[in-house]
Amino acid sequence: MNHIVYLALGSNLENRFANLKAAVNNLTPQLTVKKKSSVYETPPWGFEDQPKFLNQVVMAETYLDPEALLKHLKRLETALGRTPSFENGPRLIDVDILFFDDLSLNTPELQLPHPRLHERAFVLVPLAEIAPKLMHPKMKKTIKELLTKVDRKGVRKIKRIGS
Ligand code: PH2
Ligand code: MG
Ligand code: MG
Repeated sequence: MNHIVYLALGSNLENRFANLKAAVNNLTPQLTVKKKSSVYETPPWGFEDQPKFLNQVVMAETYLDPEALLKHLKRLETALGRTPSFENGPRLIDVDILFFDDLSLNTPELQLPHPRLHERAFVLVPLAEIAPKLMHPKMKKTIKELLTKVDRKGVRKIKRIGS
């Protein structure tokens, strides 16, 4: 378990809470979850005519390399019942890699850090809850600083840590 990763989870179809929970519980044994944010209900971003999302961020340790981690997460999404949708469209479960250590990566399959995380309150609000002082390795700003620049209207905490 030699890498630290931050993952963003989202769901806006069927039992959204159960979908997040199933995803977090099935990250093992390849990942060990160390921190979990609360679950937030968030207005759909990018394509508005769809149900509200539940979003959560977790910090985990893993021995996988980025490509193997991406494959693991895609396989998990499919196993939980995700079917193809369109860009920013509705999805049963989405698990995105936000940060992989301090790595910057730019391949067609995977960009790290996640290229749009700093624009998205549905990522920054839960991320700031578990890692406010984390430094974005490319933007050289903390998550707390990035959070001041986004519109967090409609982002609502629905489940507290540990409950
Ligand atoms: N995911 C998207 C597009 N829009 N909006 C919210 N609120 N939450 C998401 O997880 C989300 C989104 C693409 O992955
Ligand atoms: Mg996504
Ligand atoms: Mg995704």
